Amino acid sequence: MSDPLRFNLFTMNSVEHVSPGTWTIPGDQSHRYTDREYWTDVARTAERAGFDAIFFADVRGIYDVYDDDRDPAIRRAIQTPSNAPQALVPAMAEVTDDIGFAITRSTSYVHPYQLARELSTLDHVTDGRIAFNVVTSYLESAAENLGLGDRMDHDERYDRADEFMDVCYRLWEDSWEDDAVVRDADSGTYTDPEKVHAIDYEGDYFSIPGPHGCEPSPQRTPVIYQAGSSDRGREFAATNAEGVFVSQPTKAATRDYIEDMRERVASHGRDPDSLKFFPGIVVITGETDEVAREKHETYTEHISVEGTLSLLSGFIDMDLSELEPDQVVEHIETDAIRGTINAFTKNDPDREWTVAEVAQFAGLGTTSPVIVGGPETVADELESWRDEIGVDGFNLKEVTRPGSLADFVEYVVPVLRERGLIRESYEGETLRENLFGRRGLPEGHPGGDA
Ligand SMILES: Cc1cc2nc3c(=O)[nH]c(=O)nc-3n(C[C@@H](O)[C@H](O)[C@H](O)COP(=O)(O)O)c2cc1C
Repeated sequence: MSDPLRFNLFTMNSVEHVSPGTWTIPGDQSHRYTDREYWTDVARTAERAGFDAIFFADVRGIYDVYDDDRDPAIRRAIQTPSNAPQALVPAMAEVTDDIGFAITRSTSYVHPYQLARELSTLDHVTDGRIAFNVVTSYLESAAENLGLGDRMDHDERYDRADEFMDVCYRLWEDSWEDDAVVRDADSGTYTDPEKVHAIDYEGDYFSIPGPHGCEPSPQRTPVIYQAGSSDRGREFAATNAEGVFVSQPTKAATRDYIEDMRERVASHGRDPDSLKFFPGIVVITGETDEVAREKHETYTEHISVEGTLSLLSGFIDMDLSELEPDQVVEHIETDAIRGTINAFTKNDPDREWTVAEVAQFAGLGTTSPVIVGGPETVADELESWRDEIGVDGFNLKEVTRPGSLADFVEYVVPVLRERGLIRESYEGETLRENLFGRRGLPEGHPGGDA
């Protein structure tokens, strides 16, 4: 039997994440994002189902591109208000044993010495269950709020990210030897200073002598995820990522992306199979196909067009309020998320998208496909993604909270389990062991060679 599929719950410590307006669906509990018990229940449910991780998105800044105004995003709770995801991790780790926590952090707006410490600490307190989703950010308002003036150019953000990761790898992998901590009470030596090394990093963006302030955590380097899909973003992922969060609207586009990425990974001297692919996907399910279709209809009625356009305008840094609903969205070389604009303008040459169509499609999960159906229908479709295009698993995007997760676990997971498509138990101790069956970074990875 081949490997089971991997599942992450893709969520955000906020009201609305990627399905604007759905907090208004009766019974939805998105407003409970400030409630610790909401999150501990989510972690328990996802672990019972055998998920690999709770995957937290995170942004800095406010969505103020649409209509040149932040009010629509504030009114519709578009990723604001939101709290910091990393603060939830200890509470969720306390009530679970195996599930991982993928934390999005931006290399543009934090310092690597600080971030390396934060993630080492989380990896310690979770016994090695942390992943770092590396993003470079896209909202101009974030740069302004952090006192940086203008947002850095798209490709330069990735240049800084390359250096940022080099620094982190050196701190995590090279600075402390495995046996540096001796805890010898007789001599009063806690740590052997001979085994703790400076990194003496001098780059264009960072000058950091080191050493790392933390002793090695179970994974040393957390599992590295990445989601950028521009040309430059793909190069960055091919170098650094162990898992990529694919955001393409169709199977065909996902297949092209996977083929391209495997070639890039190989060209960086890595085994193409060492990178795992997780498309974002929305699943709307229930007891039967009919029930699922009815749910889809209800959810669709709750989509906020203003909220969706406000979110997308921020993603692509283009004010979609300036276009009429039936106008086609034309390609621009955006300095924000190129992957998002490409999804609607480039990935399928035979398809044009009007503003109204984009708003309708993106209202449930932005650029990801939506699967609607009863348990067997959904399981068939998920299996076909693996068999036809070789995905390793999925980042499950939410429409209702916690309903999307609860429905998936109640209806789809039992069928996946019958088919051997989802794990029965966690085999390893750390997130990396559970995902990849190995303790350390893959061969050819720059962290391993640091
Ligand atoms: C599926 C997906 C999820 C993303 N999640 C986040 C996020 O949570 N926070 C963030 O700042 N950027 C996020 N990004 C943006 C970036 O990962 C990326 O660093 C950047 O904006 C440039 O993307 P590009 O390479 O596609 O142009 C996401 C992008 C995609 C495609």
